[in-house]
Amino acid sequence: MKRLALTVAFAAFTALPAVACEGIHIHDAYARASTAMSQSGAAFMQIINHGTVDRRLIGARSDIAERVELHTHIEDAAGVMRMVEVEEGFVIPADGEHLLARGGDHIMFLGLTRPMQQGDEITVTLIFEEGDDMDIVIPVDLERMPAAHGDHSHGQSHGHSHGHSHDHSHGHSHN
Ligand SMILES: [Cu+2]
Repeated sequence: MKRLALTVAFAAFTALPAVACEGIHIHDAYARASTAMSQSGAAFMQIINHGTVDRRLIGARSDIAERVELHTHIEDAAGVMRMVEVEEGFVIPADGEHLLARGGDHIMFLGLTRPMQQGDEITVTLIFEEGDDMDIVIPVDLERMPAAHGDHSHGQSHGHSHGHSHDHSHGHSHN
């Protein structure tokens, strides 16, 4: 009987999707659109990799939009900032982080299926190259101001290195 119980416990343990989002944590995520009439919106967050291998975010899905793309801003020849799709995705280095922020890398929602309203929550699935997906629920925050330049990346990584509370969104594997 004892052996049977152990076997069952082991099976239950290995069935957990523990390997799937291992080490990836999302901090401080929010989504916004310019206005309630906007046809597109974006999401920003700090993606932290507590694991020992680099991870790559290669896409995202959400029912909030017809298309979801990974974008960044580049300055074109005329000196104008433009958004472009980043086909290769974003690397989150082992024991490091990647910041999705206003004016930089972001998740772009194109063709909103409903207006983004203050206080709404949207579900976004992050797709990692390693084949595991991670669902996160993020608030729509139309009032948040862009972080002050210079303040921002320093403040965020500093804050994080001094204790990371576990109250942020955790992912759930689909499998
Ligand atoms: Cu964009």
